[in-house]
Amino acid sequence: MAKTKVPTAVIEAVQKARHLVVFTGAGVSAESGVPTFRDALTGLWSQFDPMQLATPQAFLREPSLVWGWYEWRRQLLLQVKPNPAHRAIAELAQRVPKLTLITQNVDDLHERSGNSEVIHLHGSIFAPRCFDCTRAYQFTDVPQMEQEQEITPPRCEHCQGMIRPGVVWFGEALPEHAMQAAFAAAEDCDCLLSIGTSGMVQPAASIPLVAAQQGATVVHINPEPMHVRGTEEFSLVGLAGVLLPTLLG
Ligand code: BJW
Ligand code: ZN
Repeated sequence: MAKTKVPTAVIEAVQKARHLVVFTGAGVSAESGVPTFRDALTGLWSQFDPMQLATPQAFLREPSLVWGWYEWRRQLLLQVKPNPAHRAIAELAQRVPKLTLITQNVDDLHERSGNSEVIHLHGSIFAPRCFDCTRAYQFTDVPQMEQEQEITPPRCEHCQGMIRPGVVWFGEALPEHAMQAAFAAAEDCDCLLSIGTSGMVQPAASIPLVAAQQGATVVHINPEPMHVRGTEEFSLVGLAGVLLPTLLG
């Protein structure tokens, strides 16, 4: 891949930002070895479209198939580490007066690289709860899956309901507090970095638009060129783990 020259205007907008918003998607964790959402699924789940597994209807219809998929992903996340992109974001938080980190990811790689306050728009794979009474469930084990397999979800000790992953599925509302904080930050920021997201899933995909509309500089970082409007929006084409460290100067 050709080396991207980062425009001076982008470096200045980031380094002089009063309030920088960093908005991340699956691509920020790709270099840690976490498959992106729209990458083809492997093994047992390869015949499915992730859009069809990530719904409450799929869970109710085939709970063991869906729970097994999430347990497989939890096992993988317990094995991987933050990459240079996560570390550059943690470093940026030390350098600008104010940084709001908004992620669509259900992993904890931002926290593990030192960002303590992370807005998780789509929940967390590590915070399962009861499908029926919503009480939190504590994992008691680390999944030890030799191979991709279906796993029966545990039951709630209070109401015997099925335990479900603590993520936001299609058709479900995003956590109210996270939504409000994310959109308030987009309204207030003077620069927003949109990193490793296809921008296909609403309402999260509107966050960079809100920032752009109120006059912030918006910078997309993605190996795929992203559509930009106006002179204050930029598409940096490349890997997050390569491009982000160059913004630190
Ligand atoms: C790299 C890289 C590297 C690779 N460096 N980059 C308006 C219009 C149309 C539809 C809707 C609408 N509003 C709502 C909808 C419906 C729906 C929706 O958006 N559908 C669209 C698909 C059309 N939205 C919803 O249902 C949402 N809920 C909702 O709106 O509720 C309303 C409501 C209100 C009140 C009551 C009830 C309901 C919920 C959306 C939840 C999304 N959940 C998921 C699953 C989470 C759990 C899990 O992980 O399994 O979230 S879907 C999935 O997509 C996941 C992700 O967070 C999300 C975004 O994906 P992301 O991060 O962009 O990943 P990818 O894979 O798409 O892209 C990766 C990118 O990285 C690519 O661009 C690569 O090029 C790049 N990349 N390597 C940098 N090294
Ligand atoms: Zn319950």
